Amino acid sequence: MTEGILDGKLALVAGVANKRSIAWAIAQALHGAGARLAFTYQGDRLEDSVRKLAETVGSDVVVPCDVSSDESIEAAFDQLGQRLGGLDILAHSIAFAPAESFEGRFIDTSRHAFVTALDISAYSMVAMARSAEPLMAPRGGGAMVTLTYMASERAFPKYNVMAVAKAGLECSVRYLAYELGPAQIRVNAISAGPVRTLAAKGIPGFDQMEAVIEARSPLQRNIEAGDVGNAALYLCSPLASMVTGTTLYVDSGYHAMGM
Ligand code: NAD
Ligand code: 0WE
Repeated sequence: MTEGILDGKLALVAGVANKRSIAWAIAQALHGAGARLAFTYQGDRLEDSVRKLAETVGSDVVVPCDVSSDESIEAAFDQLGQRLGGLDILAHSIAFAPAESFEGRFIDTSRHAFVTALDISAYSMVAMARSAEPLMAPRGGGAMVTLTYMASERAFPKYNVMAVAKAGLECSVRYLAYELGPAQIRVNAISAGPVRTLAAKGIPGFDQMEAVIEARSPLQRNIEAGDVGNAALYLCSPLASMVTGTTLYVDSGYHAMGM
């Protein structure tokens, strides 16, 4: 259906940790549509697994990028510029808050946890967009997509400071869309329902969240990473040519409910 829709396009996927990562589902969807892929990974610990996954989608452009460091981001995009010669698509699928953030009360959030969550989960999108812009603009535009969660809009138990980071990320998407629009670069977010990934595994009560989706969402089924990958493919393809600055829900319709 979407075969070849991204032929000749260059896509960077940031945030693959393992085969369950939402970033990996996005990579597979973009690859299936014909894009040439590049990857960034967080640290040495992840290099081997990301390289192996990248190989299966025909990519050997795999560069380190720890988004807590300006130098690391700049070095990564330098390398990507040299190896790819440009960029059409950026998929940002990165978040982090210190583990204790999800345990205690939100009111007890430390300055350190607050700064870290916003830095890694929201600022990193702004920094990567800034580095990607000069690679995209000369190609006549591009598309950027990031991942968010509806706890940014309403209070969800235990998501705590990550929710504040996601609110900042969603707002950043609107400002990036505004500023990059003249260069024909579109910027959007996907608000995904709970997906069983590494980042979700350690969360106590994840089973109950899945049960709530099954019981109360319009589609009465849980979300899989592949559903999010397909939505990212849409947003990064010409099918979404006039869509920018928005949040697309891939959540079984849960956001539409009041009770
Ligand atoms: P994941 O653990 O597979 O991916 C998170 C990624 O963030 C990892 O690859 C990790 O290496 C990367 N990362 C963390 N700190 C980093 C740093 N300093 N530098 C570079 N990379 C760093 O989990 P996931 O569920 O695929 O998460 C991807 C995105 O999806 C996140 O933004 C998350 O908030 C969002 N999301 C997840 C769900 C869910 O239920 N799983 C729902 C909605 C949104
Ligand atoms: O965005 C997320 C989780 C992102 C995340 C996960 C971790 C676990 C390990 C960020 N930082 C960390 N830090 C760690 O040390 N999701 C949308 C998944 C998620 O997390 C929750 C959820 C859901 C859903 C936390 C509490 C309640 C619900």
